[in-house]
Amino acid sequence: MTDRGALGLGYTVITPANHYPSRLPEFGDQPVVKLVTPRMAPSRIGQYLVSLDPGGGTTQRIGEGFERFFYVLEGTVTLFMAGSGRTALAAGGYAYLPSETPYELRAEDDTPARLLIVKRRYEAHGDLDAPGSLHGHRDDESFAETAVEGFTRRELLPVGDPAFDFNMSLLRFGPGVGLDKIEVHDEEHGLWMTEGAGTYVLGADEHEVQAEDFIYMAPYCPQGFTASPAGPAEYLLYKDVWRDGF
Ligand code: UGY
Ligand code: MN
Repeated sequence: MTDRGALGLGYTVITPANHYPSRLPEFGDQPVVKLVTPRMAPSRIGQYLVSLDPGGGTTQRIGEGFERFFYVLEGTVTLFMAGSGRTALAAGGYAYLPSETPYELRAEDDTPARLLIVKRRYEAHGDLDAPGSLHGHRDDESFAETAVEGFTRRELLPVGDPAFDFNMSLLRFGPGVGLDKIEVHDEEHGLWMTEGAGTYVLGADEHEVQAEDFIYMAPYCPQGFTASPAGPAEYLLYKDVWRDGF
């Protein structure tokens, strides 16, 4: 299936068959798929799929005024963060790093790793202190029920804290279950299908999506999802929150 990739009004769909790896200086020759960057206006995020060779990685410092979120898809990545030491992040592990944090990311010596990275400028608000670093694993807490039976969510960042300017959430749907409305909202999304398949309504269009697909949704892009009847579906969703874009 090489024909599912799409650029529509207010959205993109990128499937594995569409990947065309790039490089970024911080990762040397290790391939980086730029799923979205601010070149894809009006995106305010960079979201990248990074493949690390065994023992590969990078030693960096988060740029001044930027923040990053890491989510490990495959393999195990060791993350050294100034102030919090060394953490092994297996698949499903994640970390949030604020501005100017020195860090090192490294795949295990004998196994490659893949991770998703979200990069954006931190948007301070009033006298709220910027958040500190944090890390965890998707299995640290169970998924919470929602008003829709068969639809559960797991929040990876503290959704009630307005110091954070984005959320990362895992949304999980039983077979045939979906969102209960077509949403149209001010926030943008970067979406990675972690499991299963389903139908995504994007603007006036419908797209069949499956694990490993990526969707960018611009602000106000009408959106709706229904999981395939064949099995559960899940996605990892970036959403900017607590700000209004001025
Ligand atoms: O929270 C959300 O905006 C979410 N329900 N959107 C989505 O899944 N496309
Ligand atoms: Mn939404």
